Order: sequence, then C-alpha cells, then structure tokens
Amino acid sequence: MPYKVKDLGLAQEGRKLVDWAEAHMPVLMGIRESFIKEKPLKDLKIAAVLHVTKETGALVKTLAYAGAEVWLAGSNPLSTQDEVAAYLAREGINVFAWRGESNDEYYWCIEQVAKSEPNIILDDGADLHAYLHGKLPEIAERLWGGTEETTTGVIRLRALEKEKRLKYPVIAVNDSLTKYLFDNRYGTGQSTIDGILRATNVLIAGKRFVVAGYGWVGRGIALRAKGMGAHVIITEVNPIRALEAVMDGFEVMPMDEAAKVGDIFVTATGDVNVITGTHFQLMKEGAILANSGHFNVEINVKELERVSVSKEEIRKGVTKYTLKNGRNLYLVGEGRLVNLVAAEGHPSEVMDMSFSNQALAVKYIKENKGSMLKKVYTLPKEIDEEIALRKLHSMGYRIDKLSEEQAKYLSSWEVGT
Ligand code: NRN
Repeated sequence: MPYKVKDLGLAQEGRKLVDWAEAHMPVLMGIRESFIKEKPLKDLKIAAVLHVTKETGALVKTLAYAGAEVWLAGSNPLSTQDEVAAYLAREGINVFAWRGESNDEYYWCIEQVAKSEPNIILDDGADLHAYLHGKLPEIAERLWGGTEETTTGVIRLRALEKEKRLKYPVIAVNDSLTKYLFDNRYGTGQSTIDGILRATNVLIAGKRFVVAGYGWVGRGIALRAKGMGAHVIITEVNPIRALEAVMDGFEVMPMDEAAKVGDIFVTATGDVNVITGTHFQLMKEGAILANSGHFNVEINVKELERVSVSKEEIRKGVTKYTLKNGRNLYLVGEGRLVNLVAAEGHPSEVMDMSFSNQALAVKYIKENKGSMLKKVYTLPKEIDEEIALRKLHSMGYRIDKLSEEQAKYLSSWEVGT
C-alpha cells in the first residue's frame, strides 16, 4: 500500500486530532452521511495536494467514504501534521507527506500523487495543477477536472486559462462566498495571530501591527489584531482597498514609513518582495516578521540574510537575525505561511465550509463530466447558499424565508413610488 509518512506509530494521536476536527465540522459530516449512502465517487481515483491537517483528514476520509481511492500530498513542506498523515495512511489513504520535507522531497510527493492517474484532483496553491501541466501533460489531458482551494492558486489557474493552456475544467473553491468570506477573513484572521502567539508568546495589545495587503485575508488579520488592542497599520498598492482600510479606521502608509514604526509585520498580499532589504534596515530593535501568504516570497529572506551578520533559532520556529546595523529582527516560520507552520491552520469550524465546498465541487465535476469547458468555474450559488444555511442551523440559528409577494416584488420592475 503506497505511502510515505514520518512515523506510522503516530496514527493513534492522529485519529484523536481528526476526531476533534470532525466534532467541529457538522456541515461536512452531514455531506459525509449522504456520501456514505449514495457513494457518488465510487471507483474514482482522486489526487489531492492540500495542507495535511486534521481538517484535511476529515475531508479526505469523506471522499474515501464516498467510494473514492484517495492519494494525498502536502501543499507546503512545513505544514504537515505528522500524526494526521500517519492516521490517514493507516486508514488506507495513499499519503506522501511529512513535516520538514526538502524542496526535492516536496515535489517527489507531488509526483507520487500525480502519477496515480487520477480522475479528479484537489489542490491548494496550484503546485499540482502546474506539475501536471508542465511534467505530465498526458495525465492532465485525461483529467475530468480539478478544484483549487486558495486565492494564489486561482490566480495561477486564471493565468493558464488566459493563455488558453488549461487542460481540464477547474472549480475555484476559493471563490465560493462560503469559502473566502469566512476562511480567508475569519480563519486566517484568527490562525495568523494563533501562529504568532504560539511561536513568540508576545503581547499583541499596544503593539504597532503592520499588515501588508487589505484583501479578505489582510482584512481578517487587521480585525483580529485590532480586537486584541493592537494599533493596526495597513500598507497597500490598490487605492480602493487602501481607502477601505482608512474608512475602516486603520492607519495607512507606505511600507517605507511603516518599517520605521512597526513592532509586528504580517504580509498577506499574494505578491513577491513586499518586505525587502531597505525595509529590514529601517526596522526597530526586536521587530517580528511573519507571512500569511501561500508562498514564502513576500518577505525577502535572501535579502534579510544579506543584511545580517548572524542568525540563530532563538525559539522553536523563530529565527533571530542580527543585522549589520546592530539591531535584531525575528522571523517566524522561515517566512512560510505562519498559521499552518507555527499553529494548526484555521479552526475546524471555518474549514467546515471550505471543505464542504471542496467535497461538493468534486461531486459536481463527476456529475458534469464531459459537459464542462476547460475554464475556471465558481460553484453554483445554490450550493453556496445551502452550505451557509446548514452552517447557520448547526450553530442554532434560524432565518426568515421570502414570501411569494416579496419574491415577486424583488423580481419585478413595475412597482415604484
Ligand atoms: N486547518 C487547515 N487545513 C487550513 N487552514 C487554512 N488552510 C487550511 N487547509 C487545511 C488553507 C485555507 O483554505 C490554506 C489555504 O491557503 C487557505 O485558502
């Protein structure tokens, strides 16, 4: 049974972690009940590159309960929870993932799941999509379709589509409202702070907390930092998002200025080199740097090394850089996505919706096989709203229904003043 994990002996611990996640993912568990009955993915082969966390464990088990053979690799060399990987391997999932993979090992794991000749793939960050398009085009051409979890991955896939090189239909799970409005905002908002606190244990209250990027992720981080008493500063390149940040009551300034005053810096732009050499040299003694973007390109670590005379792992997951100007800076999680590297990623309750979208997207691709075009889709609004309604019910909330008369009024133009 092909798999490669750190230590199968961790499986029991992994079961407890996944049980904990499943106890907080009622919408996905409801979908699992129907999958067990209908077996909608019977005899399918599914390859997934996702962060191997307890919540991903709940998702891939759900796909297996639906009748699929599942292959899984990690979507970051440092985000795998080894106990979960061990548990999934014991449960019959073909897992190739361990925390601390080298770059070559990371792509070896992706190669294993890509070569499984899947019918449908799930991805987070589009490294599997890119690998198939670049290295295994013959397998890519036979795919029924794929999904994409995160903003960065959807951007890469839309670029492929624009160049007319997309080899199969893709559902941008990230673009479901019940994904990005909750996972990107409230999930990353909490899990970023969680990662910084687990790694550094610093006080957030009173600190000048610089957030680069005011998208849904940056918005969530700013909200949570503000809630904990930080003085939040936003940096942006997009005038509309910057204006929103101003009107939301946050300080807004260029990174060149923020670098001089910030105590904690978090990048959430999805772009490269947001914090660079000049910024590092302007920073105060003891400034803390963390990245919440998918790839580790937002904080220019190579330049940080260049302007430093020494570095030392001062705490687990925290590297102390002593600069030539004598000041010290602290980088969390090697500049990789801090929420998954220094903590456990988003809480299960918010991944409940993201992964319900993933499970239903896979079913959607299977049901619409052959009639979808080679483009990037968003799931139908009905599915989005059904997930939101089930989530509300699971939290004990009820809402009103439109009456006939109201529905008619909203869809008419005749009635005026
Ligand atoms: N706990 C998690 N398990 C988790 N937290 C955040 N993510 C997770 N994936 C599995 C992903 C979010 O959906 C990371 C992606 O970049 C983001 O879209």
